[in-house]
Amino acid sequence: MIQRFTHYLDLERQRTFVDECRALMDGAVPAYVPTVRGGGKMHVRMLCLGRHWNGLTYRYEPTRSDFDNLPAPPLPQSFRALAADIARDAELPLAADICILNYYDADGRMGLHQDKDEGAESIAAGVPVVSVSLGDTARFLFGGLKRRDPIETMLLESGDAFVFGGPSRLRYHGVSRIVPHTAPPELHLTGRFNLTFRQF
Ligand SMILES: O=C(O)CCC(=O)C(=O)O
Repeated sequence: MIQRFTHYLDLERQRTFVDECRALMDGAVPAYVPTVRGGGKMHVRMLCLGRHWNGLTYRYEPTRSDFDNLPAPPLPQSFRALAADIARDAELPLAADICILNYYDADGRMGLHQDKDEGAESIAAGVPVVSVSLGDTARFLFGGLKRRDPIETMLLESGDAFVFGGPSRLRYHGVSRIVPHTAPPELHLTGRFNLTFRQF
């Protein structure tokens, strides 16, 4: 079950969410560049809301024990509501309690991976991941359930939503590159925010 909604958010709503993302990224619990298990650094700035995803253990936790021990900020009501609206439009159940907010600059990218660190029940039930893109266009890779499966490439533009759940919940995905200077000028944003909503 995959659903893509192009331009799900109009420009005014994109602006509102971009402002919220900016405030959160530079807020009391700021975004950071995670170091992952092998010791490498990710190519995004990340802020986890609701629960913190620890890049060293690949587990969720209440505080950022891999970085500064600060508590994960709560998931704002407006974010929760956006995720619920998109999931409902995709006719999939989701009561999001986590959002991973990533910022990609012109060199930002994310390797192919599965989102499989949420609770076993949520994964087994195929509760979807809902993704929302804001700002510069991303070249998004969407593969299969095995790393070597064929990969489809799509361009996710500002305001687009993408949902994968049910049997597609564990499909590999990633971002190979950002297309600079493609954000709507009204957003005054260089780079890209991506929000992925999940239910633990
Ligand atoms: O930025 C994106 O579109 C994908 C983000 C992602 O794969 C993730 O947060 O797990």
